[in-house]
Amino acid sequence: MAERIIDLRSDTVTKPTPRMREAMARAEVGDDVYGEDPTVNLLQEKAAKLMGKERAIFLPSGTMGNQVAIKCHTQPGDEVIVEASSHIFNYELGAMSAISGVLPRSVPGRDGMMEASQVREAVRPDIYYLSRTTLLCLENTHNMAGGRCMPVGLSRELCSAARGLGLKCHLDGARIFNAAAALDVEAREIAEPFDSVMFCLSKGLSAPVGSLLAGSEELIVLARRFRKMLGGGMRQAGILAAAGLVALEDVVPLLADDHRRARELAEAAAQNDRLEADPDKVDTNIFMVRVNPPLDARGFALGLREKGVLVSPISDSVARFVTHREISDEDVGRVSSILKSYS
Ligand code: TLP
Repeated sequence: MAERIIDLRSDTVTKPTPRMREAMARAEVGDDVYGEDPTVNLLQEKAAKLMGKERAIFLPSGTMGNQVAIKCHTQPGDEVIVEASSHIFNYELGAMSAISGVLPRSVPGRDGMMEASQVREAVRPDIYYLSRTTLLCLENTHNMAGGRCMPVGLSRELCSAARGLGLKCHLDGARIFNAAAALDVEAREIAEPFDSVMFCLSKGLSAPVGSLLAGSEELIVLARRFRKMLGGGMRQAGILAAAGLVALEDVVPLLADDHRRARELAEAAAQNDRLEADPDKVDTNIFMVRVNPPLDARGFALGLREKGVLVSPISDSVARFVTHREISDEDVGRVSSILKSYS
């Protein structure tokens, strides 16, 4: 029998668990545009509690969650501070400009993390012919920085620098539960300094669809309007929310295993002279492998594909590896021996 494909391209490839499928089949539903879907309401209440915020709203995707938050916090012509390699800036099709009419002001971080002085410098002074800087967006864990997680102390410092200059703060916490597991804190501690936080159910948590945006009552009332404006008002969405509730219960406790497996894979890659990986920088379930010439990342990904392993080349010389619930210790063993001898 052919060996199974080991898919390390993303944690978004995870499929719903049997318990999710059962919960979806049994879910009590109603019309969520009327606010009448009991399962969506339950998920939203649970999400608000987990994030330590007044209220939360269920949306179809992380991108919509981030963009609805930006629309809530800004006015056209405003500037938004983003980290240079962040998802909001690079992988959301310029949506903040297209939808909210705002300008991103990108600040390069180290391992995806800015310093408070960089935030202060990026805020425009209050002069009538300058655009107003009104929002700071951070990302935790940071995807393109290789799943690094920002310590709670640093996000507090960055948010307090921003708030001191009148900005609001939004967290792209697509993988906030990975950050919480790695930092050994509750997700609400990570969310605490932010006015809004978005997290995803359909990445490492394995639910099929959905993200939540949490914040104040006032913010979520507004977010509900913008979600509808963007076509994200869903009807019997309890079928999806039911899987999300199971994800929070069953899959969050497994994330630390994904992190250990990612580290083991990075250790294997580090043993090959043609590859560079730093296991000490593997905080969570994502890591990058730098490919030394004459190899290049695309060729490396194709070579791995021939051996039944999928990864994502993200530049000429770097490939991204992501572990998740469907990657076992046995898979890690198989990929590790491939990485050690790859030439
Ligand atoms: N990330 C996906 C791709 O879009 C790159 C992935 O495979 O990692 N914030 C962060 C930090 C993300 O990593 C992602 C998706 C999103 C937002 C957007 O979420 P969706 O795909 O639900 O719109």
